[in-house]
Amino acid sequence: MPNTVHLLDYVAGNVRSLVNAIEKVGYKVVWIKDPADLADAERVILPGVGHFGHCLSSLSKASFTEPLKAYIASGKPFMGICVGLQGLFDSSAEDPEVPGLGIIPGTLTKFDSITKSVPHIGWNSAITAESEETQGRSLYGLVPGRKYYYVHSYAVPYTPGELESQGWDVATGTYGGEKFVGAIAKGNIFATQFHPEKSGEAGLAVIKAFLDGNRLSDLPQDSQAKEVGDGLTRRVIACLDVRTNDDGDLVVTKGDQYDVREKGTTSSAGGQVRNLGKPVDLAKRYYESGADEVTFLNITSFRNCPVADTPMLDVLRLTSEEVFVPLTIGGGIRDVVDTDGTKISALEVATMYFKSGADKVSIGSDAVIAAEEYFASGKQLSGKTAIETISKAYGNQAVVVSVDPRRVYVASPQDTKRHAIKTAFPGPNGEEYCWYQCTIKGGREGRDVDVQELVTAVEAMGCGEILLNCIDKDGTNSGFDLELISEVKRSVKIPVIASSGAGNPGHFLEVFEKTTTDAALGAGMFHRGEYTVGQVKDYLAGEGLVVRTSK
Ligand code: 1PR
Repeated sequence: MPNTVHLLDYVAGNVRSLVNAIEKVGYKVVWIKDPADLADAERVILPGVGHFGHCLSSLSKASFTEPLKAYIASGKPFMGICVGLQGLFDSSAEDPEVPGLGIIPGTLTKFDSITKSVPHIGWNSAITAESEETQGRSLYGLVPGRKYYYVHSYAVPYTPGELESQGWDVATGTYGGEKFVGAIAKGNIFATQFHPEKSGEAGLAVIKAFLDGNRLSDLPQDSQAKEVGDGLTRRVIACLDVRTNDDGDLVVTKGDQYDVREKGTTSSAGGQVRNLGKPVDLAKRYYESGADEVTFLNITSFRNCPVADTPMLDVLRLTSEEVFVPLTIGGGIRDVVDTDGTKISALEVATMYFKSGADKVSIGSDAVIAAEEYFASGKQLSGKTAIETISKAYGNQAVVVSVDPRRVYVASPQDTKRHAIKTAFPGPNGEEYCWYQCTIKGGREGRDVDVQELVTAVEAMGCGEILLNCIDKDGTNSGFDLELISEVKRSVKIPVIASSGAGNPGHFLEVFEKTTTDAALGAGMFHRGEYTVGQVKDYLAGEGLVVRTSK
């Protein structure tokens, strides 16, 4: 079959995005269900997420290892993605006892987390080291000035000339001074550490080049590497709070300090839910404008749990067919009981979202409850929380915890058992200290847990990233809460997304310059059309920050 590609789905993986990307560039996916199917394949892609050891042992348990090696040795096109690249090497420090396929010499090591966040999440380069053959040309559609989406903690350190001396072409990225293998190719083999299916137009071009058998081509116009020093970009994320309005339509809304109803209109219960547009349309608009990720938060999920038919699944399905950057979905990720009484675990809820095209799930209320239990048990991990079960199955990078903190002012740190900070913005009675109280149910219920406790607990449970909202700042257009962000960055190694309060491009510059946040998120200013994502990124680029400007 000329336009088909065989895909090996051997672990619980969120491969929907990859299927969508392959279809987008005009190919059809055939699933390899049995090792014997490899014999009929003309092109094979091996995706992989999560742990090296888990992926490699799953391959081996399902008797794929030898047939896969035989397929690769046959000379037919083979592409590995993420752990699919890692598995080609000899071994990984992540699981030293599990051997890799040993096709490429080398061992993966963990990124050093002393000076930077780990996992490495975001857009980085894949710049081909020049060989006689690749000089001035594009290897499988890779372009030096373009950025690709990576998410991993382990990487193959790059030593100039080492792999090249054995005939491999290598493209590298640089993270916090560490140069690593971003993509590698030789003969029929091509593998990327980044996710081309989540790398916008730049990534689609890579998938297409592989599927078309286009190993080397002319470099396009935008081929200059613009980076200085570190290749990781500052991420700009667009967030859509989604809920059903009073007419029963699913709309994008936006609150002021979490109140999403218009002021001073209609009924005594408050005004209409603000309607700022349709979720799929807005997500597409933000993707086209250069958003590095799109996040959907189903903000009324705590009231009911219509699991099987949730319209959010359709929103994700439709969005993931057109939007090729990471999609996060939050709201209602917890153990639930469906309307017919069936119990559904958080892992099953997350699986439905992953199957519909989500790349990450974001957990809010349930994470606070889990953190309370973690401290009550003397910091014992139960293994049963949503964070633990989902990160075990899909990898830490797939689990975001969304935090909804609110300031509680105190005159002195001794006035509270929680972690208080000195603030430059005193409270209503001149209090010079505050602590950040975590809330659940969309800010409706405050709990006796502070933000520092919450983020350290969820990091221990296996959360891969923090989405840090701030109720005091939400919808105010007054800029991010820099004190809160610095407090959280001091407490964890995992990446942090600053959220709440963005009102103009200068606020993004401020949060990137004055804190070490890994990403910044905006909502209202984009929905109301005050600024586009593209304008924010152009502004940041003009101020000398590394951002992804290619699509
Ligand atoms: O608790 O796991 O079911 O998750 C519910 C999710 O819904 C949480 O992530 C929670 O943050 C979110 N949520 C619940 N109620 C609201 C609300 O607004 N009434 N929205 C809500 C949270 C905050 C951000 C917002 C930023 C940026 N909204 O998502 O996008 O503050 O806004 P801005 O740039 O306009 O200032 P669970």
